[in-house]
Amino acid sequence: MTPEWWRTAAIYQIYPRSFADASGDGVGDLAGVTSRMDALAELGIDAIWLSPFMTSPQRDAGYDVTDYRDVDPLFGTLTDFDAMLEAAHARGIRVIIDLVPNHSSDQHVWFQEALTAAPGSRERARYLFRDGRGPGGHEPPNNWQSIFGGPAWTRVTEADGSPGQWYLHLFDSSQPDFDWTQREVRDEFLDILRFWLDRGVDGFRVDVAHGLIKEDGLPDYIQPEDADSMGGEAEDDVPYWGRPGVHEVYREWRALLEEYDGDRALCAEAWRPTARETALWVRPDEMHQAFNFPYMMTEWDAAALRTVIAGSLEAFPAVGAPATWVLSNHDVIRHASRLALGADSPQGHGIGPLSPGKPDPVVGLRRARAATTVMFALPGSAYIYQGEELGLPEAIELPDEARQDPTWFRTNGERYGRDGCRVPIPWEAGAPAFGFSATGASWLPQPAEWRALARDVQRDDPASTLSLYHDLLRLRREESLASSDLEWVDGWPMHVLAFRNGRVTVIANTGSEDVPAPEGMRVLCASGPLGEGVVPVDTAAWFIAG
Ligand code: TEU
Repeated sequence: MTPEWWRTAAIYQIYPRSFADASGDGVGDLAGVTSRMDALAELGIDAIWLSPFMTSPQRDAGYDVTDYRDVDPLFGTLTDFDAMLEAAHARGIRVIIDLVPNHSSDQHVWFQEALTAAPGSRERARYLFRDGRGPGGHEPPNNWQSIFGGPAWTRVTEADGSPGQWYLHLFDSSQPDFDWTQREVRDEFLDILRFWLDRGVDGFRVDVAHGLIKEDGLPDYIQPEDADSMGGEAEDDVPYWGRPGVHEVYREWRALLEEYDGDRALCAEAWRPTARETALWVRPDEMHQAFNFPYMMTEWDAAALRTVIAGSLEAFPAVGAPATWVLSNHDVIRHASRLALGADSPQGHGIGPLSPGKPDPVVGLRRARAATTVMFALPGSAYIYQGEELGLPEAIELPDEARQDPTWFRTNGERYGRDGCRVPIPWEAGAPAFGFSATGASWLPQPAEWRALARDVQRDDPASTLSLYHDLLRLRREESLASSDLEWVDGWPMHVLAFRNGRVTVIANTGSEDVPAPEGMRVLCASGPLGEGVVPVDTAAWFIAG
């Protein structure tokens, strides 16, 4: 395998509960992942990243961990994990696992100990317990809000039955935040990293990497408008994101990784508004990569895409790392739906019943295929979310009683949350649960129309989205697109994105009129049928000379 594999890798995100279910209980598992490893090898990816499978009460689909050194029985055992890792490595596929360091589950033994311990104790110091404000401490210690909606503080009852301190949870109340200024917390995570590195994992996707350290004294968050009127701070000065101290933590992690052979990699999940701010997590002595969320959140518009691509190609290489690219994951509306939504629709954490308009599935899929055709031509590493290779749309019409995302509950149904991008994968059109599970069980119902999107149907169809992914990934490798330099091609109308990478010229039409194809070139690959000498609306194509 090539050194520094992560620089050019195509990395496929597996959401274990929805990928493949070997046990037949309707929830995907690690043995299911192993059983589908050949399909992953055939797709032509370099690595997989698995969303959490560690022991958890599953209040936030495993992003609430009770035991960081074991597999939740829902997903199997450590033996199943080892078998999965071996099956991946045997096919030359690297394995990255998800680590959730910002918070644990409230069922974690440390938090349970903290609940019964006294204020000021060592047990409480591992988390962020504070006295409330106002008479009797009835008000939360500050004004921070949970990302999932509602306040970020919950009050506990002390051992003597009296109303007690409050603890911080930036996410659900079942996800208490650790205090990362504590040496004990840091040592515990170094040990957890060692545990998985010794087992042979190739790296970690670090959840909420911009969190962990909070501003000293936990001050109120002053909204940007107020900050401005007070002549205050930079727009994005949030007291719980991106505090300088967090970089010390990752320097310790990187030093640990360097003790291991091979190149193990760290990828930051740090939601920042620009590539430049995202790249703050990437350093030769910190993380190797960070997800390019500014790219993911860019609408289907040539000028906007050019700006974000150019910004990314400047920001990441400046810190010695390749840019990364991503269009979907388990937290956002699938791009086959999202790209057909208006710019003012909510993008992250799911649209809601009150959202303006429904995405047009035909437009959405055309744009998704075109956007992917652009993405795989970009230098750097690309992330793929399971099911996008089948062109799966967001499942918006789920029955309310099936929904499980905490966002749905915490916003009282104002936002659907993220279940719509987490529906189990259709593998075989004719099988129960479309082959997701032998028993036909599925923790979220699969839309009936997904029969036509099943992998076996698409595999035999050269015009399918799956075949497009196969072609793009193969040509990306053959043309070394991930490791060469991009050059903009000028002279095209505003609504056309045009660039050259090596021998390949990419033309993407985001406008409302067809554009002529470049002269004297032949088509290598296209996201959809091209007209006679034209690149139609919502289509992208790769051309080479001759
Ligand atoms: O998501 C992190 C997340 O939701 C935030 O980064 C947020 O979107 C952003 O800060 C808004 O500004 C991760 C996981 O991917 C997600 O599934 C979990 O629910 C969450 O962490 C909690 O662990």
